Amino acid sequence: MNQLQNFINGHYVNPINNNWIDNICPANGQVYGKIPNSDQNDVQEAYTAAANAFPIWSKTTIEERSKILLKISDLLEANLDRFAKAESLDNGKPISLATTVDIPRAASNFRFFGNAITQFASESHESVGHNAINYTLRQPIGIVGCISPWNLPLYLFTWKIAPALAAGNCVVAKPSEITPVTAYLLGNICNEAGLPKGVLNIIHGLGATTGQAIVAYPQIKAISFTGGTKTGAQIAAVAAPLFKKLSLELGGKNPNIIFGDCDYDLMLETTVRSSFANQGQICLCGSRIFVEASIYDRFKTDFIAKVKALKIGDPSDKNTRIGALVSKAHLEKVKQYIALSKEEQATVLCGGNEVTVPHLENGFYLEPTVIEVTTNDCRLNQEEIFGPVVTLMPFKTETEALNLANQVPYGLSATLWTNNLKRTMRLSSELQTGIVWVNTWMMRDLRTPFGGTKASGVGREGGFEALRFFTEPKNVCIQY
Ligand code: TXE
Repeated sequence: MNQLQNFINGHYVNPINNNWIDNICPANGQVYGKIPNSDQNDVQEAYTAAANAFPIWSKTTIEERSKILLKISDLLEANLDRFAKAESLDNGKPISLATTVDIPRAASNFRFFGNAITQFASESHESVGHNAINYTLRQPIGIVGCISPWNLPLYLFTWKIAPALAAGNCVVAKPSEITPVTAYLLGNICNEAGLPKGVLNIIHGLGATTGQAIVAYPQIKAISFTGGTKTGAQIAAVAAPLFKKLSLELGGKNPNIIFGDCDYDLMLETTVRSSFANQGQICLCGSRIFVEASIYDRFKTDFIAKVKALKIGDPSDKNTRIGALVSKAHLEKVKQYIALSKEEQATVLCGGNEVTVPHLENGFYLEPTVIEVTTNDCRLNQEEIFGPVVTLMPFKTETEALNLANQVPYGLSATLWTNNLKRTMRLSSELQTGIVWVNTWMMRDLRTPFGGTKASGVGREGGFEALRFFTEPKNVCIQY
């Protein structure tokens, strides 16, 4: 059995209270490890280590910081198979996805921010007529907290840590207690890359205890969080009176709007992916599919045929396309939504049932599910399900499609399938989301601002936005 430890001041240590939580393998439902159930005393240790490291790390040259981050990236790539296997086992995601997306992206996060920091600059303003010049210093904040979820474990963990470190901060970070393993493994990689002790501290435990202790720690001056919208609200309530800087990346209920003039085959392939990649457990998945009435029946038939052909099974099998959901509790939550179909006059067109995988009978498997809804104004279309479930609904006009897309509490991303340029321009401007993909999905350029509007969050990550978040601007005004 794997017994994970906290990574504090460059060393792996047990939690002070010697409390442990089970780590469960989603593929077979078995306990296969223990993780620390850390409390505020461990957070205190992590903070102290970070605070001791800060004076040196914040003054380390950009070149040196960059070199260390690039080295971490190289080492992650060199350990791709080991990390991908660990991620797939811990999360239930297909090994093919962990190998081609999760771990390569974690490596890219370090490479990207290792390079970005060498190009990061600040403004100066000449006050003409006053013989004065203002310039802006962008200084590291100090000790920052990074809290990440279970759906893309190392990918999102490093998406926060890499810019925080690049900007010269020291970090107290907590991965999700449901998927802690790759974050645990990262400690050794950081040591090997020469990251000074205490610059990054990784502690494990429950959100309500460990996570809460990080958010409430008065000297941790910024919190970058990705997770559920309710949790985001709780974090904001604790952090705001302490005047912390906050970046919140929360849930989504993203529209996928399909017009009759699109490139049909590309749209169909991509829509299968945008619906069910990672068992639908990506905040960017297009979970509400709106299809122009002229192609609705054709799409329905073709889409269902493709969805039924998706191979569900053992995440460690490289041919598996749909692995296990992350936990029993999450599986039950998703099933409750499917059960809502009856009350909401919706029709399950395919899927909806649990799946028993041979030799993995207690795993958390669910068929990819397509539900036809009769209104956008139902819980199935308004609440984040975050599983392998999408809804279908036809529309007649562009205005109707836009209204359906926007009438939802969330505002993370939208996907648009059309070859009409004017329509693309109109809708891209009117959609109330932080991201609009046109004729593609989840094509990521790490320089772009990433994040949502409405209940999908506050602030933007990515590119220089992340470096701005993790620095404190200071205006210096000199008269001469
Ligand atoms: O995530 P939580 P949960 C959505 C999805 C899912 C729902 C709940 O709809 O069904 O959220 O998922 C830590 N103070 N998303 O409950 O709780 C927690 O330990 C500080 C969308 O599993 O938000 C973990 O490290 N930290 C999402 C992290 O927050 C706290 C991805 C996320 O867990 C805390 C995941 C607290 N009070 C779920 N409570 C996305 N946007 O991609 C929890 N945590």
